[in-house]
Amino acid sequence: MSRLFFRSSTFATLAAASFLSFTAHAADVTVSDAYARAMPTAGLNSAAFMMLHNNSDESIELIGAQSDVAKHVELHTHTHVDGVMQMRKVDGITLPAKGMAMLKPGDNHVMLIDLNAPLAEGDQIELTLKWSDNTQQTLSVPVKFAMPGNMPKEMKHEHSMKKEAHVH
Ligand SMILES: [Cu+2]
Repeated sequence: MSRLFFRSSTFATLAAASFLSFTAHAADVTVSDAYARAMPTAGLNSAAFMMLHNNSDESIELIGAQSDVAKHVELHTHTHVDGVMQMRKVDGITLPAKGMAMLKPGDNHVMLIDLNAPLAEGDQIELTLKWSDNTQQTLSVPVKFAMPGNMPKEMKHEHSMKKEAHVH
């Protein structure tokens, strides 16, 4: 139930010199219930999930993510193709004005591809979110065992997808 609150002004203070103009509310996003799925083996894939609330009057788009724990980090969604759930990369995940986006198993997620080390429950990983207004936020995200109820489907899905979907 950790609740992480970020305002774009925090980042603006750090990087004020980099930005000539700054939209005060564009990255006014609340991140809550973030977690990454535990994965016992390096070289496999994991994913991070969270709730994103946009508190501003403008829409904003999550356009990427980055983390040192994996070789590649991508934004993904799930689609049904001929009755089979498949993951695919997306360019962005939009949060409407005063709206939200839920990153959850079987839906939008941050894909952690080719882990550099196992992710053990209780670990904290750093995950940076990149936004369409050129701001970014670095979160400290706890590693948790897969949520009850989602685990069997997700585990099976992960195994069936990991080779063909993420070759670069
Ligand atoms: Cu994925």
